[in-house]
Amino acid sequence: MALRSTALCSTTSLPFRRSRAVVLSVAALGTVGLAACAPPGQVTSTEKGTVPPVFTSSPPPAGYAPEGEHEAEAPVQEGAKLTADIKGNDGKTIGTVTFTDVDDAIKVTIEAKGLTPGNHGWHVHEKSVCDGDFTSAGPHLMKDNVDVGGQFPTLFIQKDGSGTLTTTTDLFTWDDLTNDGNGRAVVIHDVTDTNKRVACGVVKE
Ligand SMILES: [Cu+2]
Repeated sequence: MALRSTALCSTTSLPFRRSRAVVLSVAALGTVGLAACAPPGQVTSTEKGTVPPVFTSSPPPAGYAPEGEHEAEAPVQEGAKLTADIKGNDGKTIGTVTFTDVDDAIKVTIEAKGLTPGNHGWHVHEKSVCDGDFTSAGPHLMKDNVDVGGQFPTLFIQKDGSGTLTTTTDLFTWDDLTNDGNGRAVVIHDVTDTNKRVACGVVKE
């Protein structure tokens, strides 16, 4: 970690941080104004990640949007998404579960209605099969002998039988979830009898 005279350098490079085009022109000027701070063609900064990337290929890689050229604050690349119906013991849909692949984690959103009020445990179970009493979904998703599918906050169902929850986990990966196309299941358990499985949804592409 080199901490060489960066304070001086940042003053010099500050006005040039915003635009890729300007940075390129600074690089073309070579050592002018930057000789004391960096080798020719390089721009230093005291702040991590503030130097715009300079691409040698043309056009820039897909997904790259220079500052000022995109309108919204939305992420440049949207993650993959999986949505599944959650069905009750009678086979009727009572909600949906959505998994989104975000940076180094998986965002999970559950929306449900028609469930018993209270706190329901819910988990990602191993098999993408929701038959009968839903024991078909098998045990929790395990990874290296760790119960990674069972570690979520409970789904609170209000008096009207509805509830929503959004949470994020990095205990398992997107590949663990898609399971080579075989998928997994989300199982919601009963409020009082936690062994009882009251709803199940197949998570599959
Ligand atoms: Cu479970």
